[in-house]
Amino acid sequence: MDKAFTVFGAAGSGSVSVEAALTLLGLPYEVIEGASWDGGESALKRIAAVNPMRQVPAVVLPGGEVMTEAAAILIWLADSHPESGLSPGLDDPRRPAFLRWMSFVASSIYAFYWQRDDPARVAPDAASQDFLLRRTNERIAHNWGVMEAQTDPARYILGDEMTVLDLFVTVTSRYRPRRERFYQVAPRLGEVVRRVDVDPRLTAFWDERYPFEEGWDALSEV
Ligand SMILES: N[C@@H](CCC(=O)N[C@@H](CS)C(=O)NCC(=O)O)C(=O)O
Repeated sequence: MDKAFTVFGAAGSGSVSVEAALTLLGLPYEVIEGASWDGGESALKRIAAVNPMRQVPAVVLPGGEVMTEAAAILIWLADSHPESGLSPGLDDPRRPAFLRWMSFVASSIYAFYWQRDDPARVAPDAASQDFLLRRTNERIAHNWGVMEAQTDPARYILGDEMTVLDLFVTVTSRYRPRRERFYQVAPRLGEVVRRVDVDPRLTAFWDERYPFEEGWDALSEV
């Protein structure tokens, strides 16, 4: 059996897209569960030992190298298994769009959650924290709308084959302002993520790592 990947992750977090990719690829992995916000000091110490940013996902590759940054991990995993079709190859005409939108989701959407998860990091009082949450919510919705307008999804974002971009967008679009808003600003991308939500290869996985609990998709103003 191949040597396993070790994923420092947390249910409902950005590690879930990486875990979903490992699941689709059928690669062996173990999850060290716990993030800074819910695992207490011990989780924080464990993560800090592999990722000085103290964030998940952090992945220890079978060879011992550490990778952080969800988009980079997803691209590397998919590129390492070209037979999976989970990323367009270097010569594939979809490659530029693939890299463009992987970077866009990381930098123009996912990056907001460092401030949003603890607004006191950047805003000193309740009023400015509330402003920050509302403003970044709007910016995230706006940016999803930009992606919607600049892509031409078929069954999946780049065509009829699923790539890790679909996994990344499916997970990230579950964060606030949550899916109801996402469907409003990005209806065609909305159809794609609904398709990934019900992909039978991932049913048990979603149940375990990011269950569709009551109200999971309800719009949030902040
Ligand atoms: N730049 C990182 C961001 C990762 C990230 O924001 N992780 C969140 C969980 S979804 C986290 O660990 N937050 C805890 C913190 O920042 O203290 C990436 O793209 O993977």
